[in-house]
Amino acid sequence: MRYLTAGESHGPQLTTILEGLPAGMPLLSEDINEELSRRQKGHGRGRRMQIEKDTVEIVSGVRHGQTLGSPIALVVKNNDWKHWTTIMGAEALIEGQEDEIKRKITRARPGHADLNGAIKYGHRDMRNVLERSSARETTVRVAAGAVAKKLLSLVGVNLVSHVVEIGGIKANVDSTLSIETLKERTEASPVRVADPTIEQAMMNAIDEAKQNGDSIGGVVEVIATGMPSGVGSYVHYDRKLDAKLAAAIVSINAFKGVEFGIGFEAARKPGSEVHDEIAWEKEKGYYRKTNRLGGFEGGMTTGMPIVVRGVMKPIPTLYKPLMSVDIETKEPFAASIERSDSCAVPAAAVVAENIVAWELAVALVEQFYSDRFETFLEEINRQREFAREF
Ligand code: EPS
Repeated sequence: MRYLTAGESHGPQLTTILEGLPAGMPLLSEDINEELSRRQKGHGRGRRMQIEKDTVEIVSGVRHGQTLGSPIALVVKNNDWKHWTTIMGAEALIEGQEDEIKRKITRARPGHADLNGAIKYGHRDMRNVLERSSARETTVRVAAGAVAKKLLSLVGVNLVSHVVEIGGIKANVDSTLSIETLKERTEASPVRVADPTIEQAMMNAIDEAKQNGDSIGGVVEVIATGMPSGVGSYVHYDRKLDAKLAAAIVSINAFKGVEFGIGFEAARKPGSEVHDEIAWEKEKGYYRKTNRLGGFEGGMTTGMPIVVRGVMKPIPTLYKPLMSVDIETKEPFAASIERSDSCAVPAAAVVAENIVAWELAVALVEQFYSDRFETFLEEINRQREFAREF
């Protein structure tokens, strides 16, 4: 199962094509729109999110609410496009008007893709880089993830995401909270945090950053329950499911690091306080008494909840810009200012959740493949039974 995306931030639309989903899986545009709207929220988002009302159009691969087995093509239109038609249009420019209508960018933003992308592709106008490297693209990655989330929900895998840190302020979340309570709390929170005692402090930190023309980052956590054990593999480096999740998390715009379970804390503890003891009960089958490894051993799922965190750096577009160099004159200049968000960590939690969903769905489809959704589901349940009795 795979997908590609296409689209520029201020182009006419974002597009994704998904391939490899079994036929006969229920899917409605509402399943996707719910995730798109969750991604648009969060304290710290800029004006662009008031312009966009992201909704999907399913233009292929689904008929009467069911997948067909053919490629699924999804389109999200950019409302802002109407303001950018000449600047971003595919048509050739009118002679003599190039610079007026192009909104050319020649002063790279430190921390963004601008300069490296411009050198790589030979773009003298760095807008050609910015438009595609923008996190606007996460819209359709979430759309793809929403399809995966639907598949997962139908096979008994449940996901939740929450913000655990913003601008150095840490949430203190009771690890025994149920997934349902975690969901309720984060959905009600403007910063998607499950600890109400620090919510206001986080919002203040975002407001302060905004006032200072600055931006702040944070840490998000995704939890997935209900994955069967033994998904992924230890036999080759590129079959390890935790490795695939790590790559997927770091592929999200501005994400710089990833950890599972107790994560980097594992380096500071003895083995007896890191590994999870194994137990067996008739009803549950095998389980771990703790979940410090976050649901993975040997690149495979243990059947315990998958717990993965990602670190997002502050967005590099600053209203009070850092110094850069103008590529036309080579003179020092403050970096270009583009409209941006002062903090997109709450939205990034939703992106991470959907991106994790995609990787988990891919792993299941790969391991229990069937062209028909019904038999795919049967295969997964057979595996669950096998593992319980083993
Ligand atoms: C972004 C800049 C802003 C953000 C955008 C990501 O867009 P604009 O320049 O149009 O205001 O709002 O995020 C989205 C559009 C989105 O959908 O998440 C950037 O430079 O990465």
